[in-house]
Amino acid sequence: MDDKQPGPVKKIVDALTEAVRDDDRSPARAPGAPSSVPPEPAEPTEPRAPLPPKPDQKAPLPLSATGRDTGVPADAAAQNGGYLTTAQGARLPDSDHSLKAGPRGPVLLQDHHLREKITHFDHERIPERVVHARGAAAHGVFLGYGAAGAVTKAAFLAEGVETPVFVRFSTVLGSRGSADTVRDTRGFATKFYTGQGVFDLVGNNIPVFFIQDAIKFPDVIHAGKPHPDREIPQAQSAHDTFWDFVSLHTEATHHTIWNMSDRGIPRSYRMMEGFGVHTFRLVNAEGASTLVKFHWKPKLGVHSLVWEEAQLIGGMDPDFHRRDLADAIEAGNFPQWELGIQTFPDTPEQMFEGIDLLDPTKFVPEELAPVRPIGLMTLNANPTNYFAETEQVAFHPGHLVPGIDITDDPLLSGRLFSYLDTQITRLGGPNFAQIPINRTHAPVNDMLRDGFHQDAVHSGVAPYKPNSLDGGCPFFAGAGEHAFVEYPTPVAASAKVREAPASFADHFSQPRLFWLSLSPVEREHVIAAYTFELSKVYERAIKERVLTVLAHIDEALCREVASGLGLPAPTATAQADTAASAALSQLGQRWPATGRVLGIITGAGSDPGAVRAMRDAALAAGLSPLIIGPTGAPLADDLGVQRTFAAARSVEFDALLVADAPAPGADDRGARDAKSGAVAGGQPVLDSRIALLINEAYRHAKPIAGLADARALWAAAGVDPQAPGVFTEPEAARAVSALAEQLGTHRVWERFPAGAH
Ligand code: HDE
Repeated sequence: MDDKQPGPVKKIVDALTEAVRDDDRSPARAPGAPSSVPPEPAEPTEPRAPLPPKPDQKAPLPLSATGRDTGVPADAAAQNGGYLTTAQGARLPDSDHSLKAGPRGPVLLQDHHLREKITHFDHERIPERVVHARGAAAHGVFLGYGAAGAVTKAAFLAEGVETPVFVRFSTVLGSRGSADTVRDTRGFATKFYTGQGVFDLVGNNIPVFFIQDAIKFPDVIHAGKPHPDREIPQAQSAHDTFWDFVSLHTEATHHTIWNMSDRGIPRSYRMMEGFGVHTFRLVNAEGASTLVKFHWKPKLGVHSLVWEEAQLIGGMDPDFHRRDLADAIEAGNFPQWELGIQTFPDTPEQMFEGIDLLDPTKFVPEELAPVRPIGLMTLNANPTNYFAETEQVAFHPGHLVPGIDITDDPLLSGRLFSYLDTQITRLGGPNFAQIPINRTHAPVNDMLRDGFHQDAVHSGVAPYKPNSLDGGCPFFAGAGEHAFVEYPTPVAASAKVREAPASFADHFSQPRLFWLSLSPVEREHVIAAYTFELSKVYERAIKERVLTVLAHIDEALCREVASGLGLPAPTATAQADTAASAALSQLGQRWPATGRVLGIITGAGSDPGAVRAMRDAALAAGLSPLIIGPTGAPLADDLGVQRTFAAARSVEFDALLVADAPAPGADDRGARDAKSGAVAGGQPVLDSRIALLINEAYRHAKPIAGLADARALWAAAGVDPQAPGVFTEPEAARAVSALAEQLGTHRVWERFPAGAH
């Protein structure tokens, strides 16, 4: 039978061309279209080849299980042919009815299609990651600057070398279906497909960790996960077991205060730093070793939600962060990070300025060791299939390349075991490196054989060494042939002990350094976060114990949290003078506003020309405009509405631009839309949902602009027109540039009343 189907294929190409011509599919169109070709109202019935992926999507390279270039098209693993088939390729006439003895049954056991379909379905889910279960990922490219040549021979870091990457961001505690905006640490794991093998940098958005030794990992995770009896709460640390553990195990104090800061609720994956956490080791061409800490620095700066936003988004859009990442990439706003290194001499004691480099609860302030940029990462494509790529990707800190090696950090040592072990259950056996997203781009000639889901078809008879039957293959490489040769780290003569070095005993000086480095408003957020979390703790003894820990960090922090809890504050025990690190505050600089979401408020009578001008000005400024309208009815053929009054909430937007002060819509009734504050009998000038939208954005210190004199509108929404970041401008371009300018500082920080600390 002919599978080429020229007719239908031409139809698809025509449809795509049509789609691109259609203004609704132009770059001005908001990202998020579910498929590459807009659907017809009626169900298509003429057989045709599968639709192509969307232009923003990419699949893993079609390499063989042994890293060989197969030369097959990039979509080689996508479904194929125009007809529905069984897994064996037999075409099917029907998939809606089981095979029955007559229309009223019974169903026959011989229905092989029914059994195949149900059996496969029964096994669709695989175990989720024990931690970092919820994540989102993207493809990209890493460009080496060549700036690390003196300290490492890693080939992918050389100047101008481009290496494909796949990055997965995640939360730690929640299950796969939990919300994105919970207070938690975020994972930031990068797979570099280098020519010398895969290098994984499996980091977090926080530079320190809860524990100093991997043997404590099950303890901290058991404490942070939901209570085992009722399995609540989901995806958060605001419960007794977490605070019970971290108050007794005070080496967790430092990571905990980072989690309680704004770092625990990022605005976007695009706006997070990444850290390798451990000290690693770089080795240069001469074999010399340098200790190193890895940093990812986002071009967009480090920005966060406010806690109320995070909570509202948890209900409004639990997929907020994964949507933000995918939409930004689809819109062409590719997020970028510079990879940077802090380097330290590899001295026998492995200390730097009094900081033990093997202690993962400590970081080295940038003021003491500047972060030197060594490359640029750009995420430029969305995965084509979540399961195949984002779910099945398997990272491992032991995936190293020549020039990058490990240290004896006891937390890292345990990880080197864990990441391989966990995949065996999660990905169903030892051959997970052969799953397309995990395939190396370097040639593979291992002697690992068989096992579940073996995808390589090995030739020869001698998967052992030494052999003569396979011609002695494969052969050992020396350092000259780019072998990974472990750095000969000296091992101190010592006794076997279960102990930490004495230098690991300081648990409070760096939490205090962090606290002192924050701006007043950031400190207010930390106080609020501890107070919120501990208010959710049932046991008074645990709250009191946490307060004694806070007393070691700072007297004011402890006092304010105690006052919020209604408990006496213990006597302060914090050290008096600790240095601060300005680099830790998220405030005080300007960043590009690229990809920031602008809500444009329109009404039933809005002038399409004016709204179009606003949208175009926003696009020209690199913003992502979303038009908010009373209903889903487009303002014009080329001017769709992306959010209705019923569906919009301020938390989705970084800034608002008011094109119109819409009168109450037909559905502005509490009984229809519970967030409507409309009251019967009054004559409100403004739709109550829009009043709430503007008021909330105002309270969350977001910039707001209106055209003409919007005084009546501001009053109805409870906005002070004189307040900083509230703009009344004569025309669209000026309003948009005022907003974009203000977004350079993320929020209108002056609008938050000055903090007391
Ligand atoms: Fe992980 N961690 N971890 N972790 N981790 C996992 O590996 C583990 C630690 C991190 O997007 C697991 O494949 C131990 C530090 C990220 O797929 C598991 C210890 C840091 C991800 C595991 C740590 C991380 C993981 C679960 C203590 C920051 C998600 C599934 C020694 C530097 C990667 C999996 C992805 C995932 C073990 C501590 C980051 C069980 C034993 C420190 C970003 O292997």
